[in-house]
Amino acid sequence: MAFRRRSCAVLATGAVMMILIIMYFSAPSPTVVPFIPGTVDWSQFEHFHPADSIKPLPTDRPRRLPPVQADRSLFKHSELTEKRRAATRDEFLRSYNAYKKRAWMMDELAPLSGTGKTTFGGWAATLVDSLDTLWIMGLKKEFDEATIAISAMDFSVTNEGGINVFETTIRHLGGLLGAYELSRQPTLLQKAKEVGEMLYVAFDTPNRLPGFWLNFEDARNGRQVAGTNDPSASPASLTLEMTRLSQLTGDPKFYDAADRVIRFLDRVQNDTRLPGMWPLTVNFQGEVADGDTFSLGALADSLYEYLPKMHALLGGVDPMYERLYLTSADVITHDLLYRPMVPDNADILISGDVRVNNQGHNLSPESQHLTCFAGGMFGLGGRLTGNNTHVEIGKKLAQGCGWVYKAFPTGVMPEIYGMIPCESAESCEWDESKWKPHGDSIPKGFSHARDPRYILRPEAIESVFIMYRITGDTEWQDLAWKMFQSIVKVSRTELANAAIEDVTNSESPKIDSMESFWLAETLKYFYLIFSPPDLINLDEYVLTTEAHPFKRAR
Ligand code: DMJ
Repeated sequence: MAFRRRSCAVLATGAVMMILIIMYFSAPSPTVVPFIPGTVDWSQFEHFHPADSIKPLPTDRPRRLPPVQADRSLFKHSELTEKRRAATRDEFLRSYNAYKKRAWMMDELAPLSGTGKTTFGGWAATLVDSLDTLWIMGLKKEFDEATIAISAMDFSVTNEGGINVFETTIRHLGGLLGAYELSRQPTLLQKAKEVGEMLYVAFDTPNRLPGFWLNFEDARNGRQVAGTNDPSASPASLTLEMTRLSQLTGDPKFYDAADRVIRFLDRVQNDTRLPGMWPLTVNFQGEVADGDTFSLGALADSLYEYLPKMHALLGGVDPMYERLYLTSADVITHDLLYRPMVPDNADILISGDVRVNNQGHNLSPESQHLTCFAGGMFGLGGRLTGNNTHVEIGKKLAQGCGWVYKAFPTGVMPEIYGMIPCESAESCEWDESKWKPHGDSIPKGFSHARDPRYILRPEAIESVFIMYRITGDTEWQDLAWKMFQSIVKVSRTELANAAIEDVTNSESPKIDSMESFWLAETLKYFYLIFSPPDLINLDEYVLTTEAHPFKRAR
């Protein structure tokens, strides 16, 4: 084995927990939760392909970027808003308490059968992912209890042969860092460092670009290679978490590792089959991006999302992120976004896919719930770069997602659906003869709902929240409230909330699944949109793709 075990004795987790709880609750407040190191010290792993040099973190003084949030005076906090906020917190607590009772320390709660699931290495994904939501919602007792449990977690023990690098980064590393940002509990940063050191092992490949999986056996034997057909978002969405880890620990190697992926994307941005964007999957091993499909949905989404967010995190000192964002945003606007033909002639935008062939490129007007993050991306990117056209595009995208929610009988958007693009974005009259739905239950304006599930995803409320903070306009809160009520109505189970099979059916059967993003993201955004604008102010924080707040350089 290329890494050494720690010399400290491995105590039984139960006994450790008990001692910690006694120490914690008998000590005067504020208390520092003791850190229990994992059994493997990943920082001692000897890389087979060490980096020849480590790029230091930028030291330039952060630029004064334009404000993201609307003027403070535009926000009013009414009794109605407070009631709505309380409702989102209650919904969170139901699910959280059910997780606590039925699936404590497991990755997920199965909300119908009331059992636990192992989906992300067995490292309490739901608990780690929801830690900063507990803090934001003022659930201090729950936060403290969770922090004690997490500080005794051993991230080197798993029954899995490997872990998903992207998911572990956004859920575990992001979750720990976000909770540390808010609470300043040192043990959370120490745990984040342990996870970061483990993830850093994934970069031990001949070209220092990581694979999709960190396979422990391959790592031990120096057999790791980057993927030849990996989702572009996977290695490209590690920058925020790795950079923040470097900033907080002072060790630049994490930043250097993630930055190499973006430098590669920078080199090829204008040579792809849709110059300015990157294909859904990329050959990271050969450093070739010649795929023919382009989308803001699954496989590619957070690659784009992280460009303006890195610009914010670094305080604008690396011009690459702004350039990558602006260049890709132009192509997205021109080639992927379309105005759909809808019965009320609403002036909204939807994000489709593009396929390129020898004849040129074609828009496929199929969209996904996942693409709804784009409203927030254009809003945030537009504000940070002083580009009001982007903000207006963001508004129409967020309104488009809201429109789709309202159009289905459940009041909730399907996972995948199709619409009919208008011939002109300027004027577009509803023409019923052009509407040819596949299936009886498809609402007017849609061609299909190819995947009719709703799996408790956050992207629509995420964009609605960002638009609210950018404008201060209560119409976004009203839209959010309708979305919240519809989601709760269809997803609530005796214990918690569950994904549903079919948004076209108001009596839809439920699915025994509640992914960690329900507590980490969806309910956090619902809570925040009904909170005063200083709670996670977007001029102080940037939210990761899993909604974990990181302090911006200012
Ligand atoms: C989250 O885990 C993240 O937002 C990720 O980037 C993609 N989607 C899920 C939630 O839908």
